[in-house]
Amino acid sequence: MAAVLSCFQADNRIKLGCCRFINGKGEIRIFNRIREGFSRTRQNIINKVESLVKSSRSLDEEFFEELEEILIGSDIGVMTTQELIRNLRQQVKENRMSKPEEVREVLKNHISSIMAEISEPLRFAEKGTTVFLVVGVNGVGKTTTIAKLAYRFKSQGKEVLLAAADTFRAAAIEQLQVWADRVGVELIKHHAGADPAAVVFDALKAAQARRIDVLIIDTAGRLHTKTNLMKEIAKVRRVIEREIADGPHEVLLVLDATTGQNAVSQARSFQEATGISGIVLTKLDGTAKGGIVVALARELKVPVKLLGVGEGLQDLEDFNSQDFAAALFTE
Ligand SMILES: Nc1nc2c(ncn2[C@@H]2O[C@H](COP(=O)(O)OP(=O)(O)O)[C@@H](O)[C@H]2O)c(=O)[nH]1
Ligand SMILES: [Mg+2]
Repeated sequence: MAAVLSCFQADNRIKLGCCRFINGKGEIRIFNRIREGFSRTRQNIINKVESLVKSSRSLDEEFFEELEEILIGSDIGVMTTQELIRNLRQQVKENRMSKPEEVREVLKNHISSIMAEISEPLRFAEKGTTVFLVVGVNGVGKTTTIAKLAYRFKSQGKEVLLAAADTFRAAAIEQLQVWADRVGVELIKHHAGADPAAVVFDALKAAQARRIDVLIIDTAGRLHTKTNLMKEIAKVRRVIEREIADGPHEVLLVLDATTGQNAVSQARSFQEATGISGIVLTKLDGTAKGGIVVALARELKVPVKLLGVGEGLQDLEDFNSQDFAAALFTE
């Protein structure tokens, strides 16, 4: 117990006092951080489902209609909501369910299974430098996420290098420099307006020469046209592929959870134009629309890998689908 207490004292980012041990070595999993990140979404879904359950006496048409409204309101997506309701109706029939309370468990299990299909951890190089390319439209949290990742990897004792391939605005390069200084990692940068592919080429050479473990590349989110932006990212990707045999190890698309269904259409555009291997969903701390995680999983089949739950360096969580479903439906 003393060890648990001291770990809480040592790590002041843990705001809630619940943890569980996974293995005998005392590895602690902070389930509540995920619950906290999804707290608004949870309140939105769970409170509404609870009050629906309490006010309904049977699983009638009205019940299903109201449930459908709640799920759509949390941004789970129309397609996914319809699938959930269809499955629920079927289970109600097959298992002769009549109590609204039983519904919560069915929803939780179904959401878990949708998420489990596409849950994957970050991919690293087997040897040599791991390269992460970070893409997404302006303001979603790319630069902040890169700082958080750099902080995480540096804390794990890895050598980290950043590359400022968002050369569109001078302020973007400066912003990344501020984060690099704060975290204590090097940044490869050129002047504003330089060719992003040239910055990336230099960064790759530097990473190899300096035996860097993880190189993280920031990209622009806005150019004169969407076509230009996509072309630019595709070119950067080609440079990485040419220089690093199995790179990029991740193309992470950053999406702002507060934009709701808009996130799904952004993901589609990037997936078509540049290909993406994982999603980072940011600003979950500020939205009740976290159901978007389910919509992304179901409609795009691209795994959500990380969650942004605040503006600080430690506010980044690995996404775990089972924890997500549990966090959403556990009191
Ligand atoms: N609340 C909250 N704010 C975030 C999160 N991630 C980024 N931000 C904020 O979103 C704004 C835009 O972030 P930035 O990294 O510059 O976005 P970029 O244009 O995609 O590089 C900044 O004010 C960040 O502090 C998050 O997970 N939660
Ligand atoms: Mg940026």
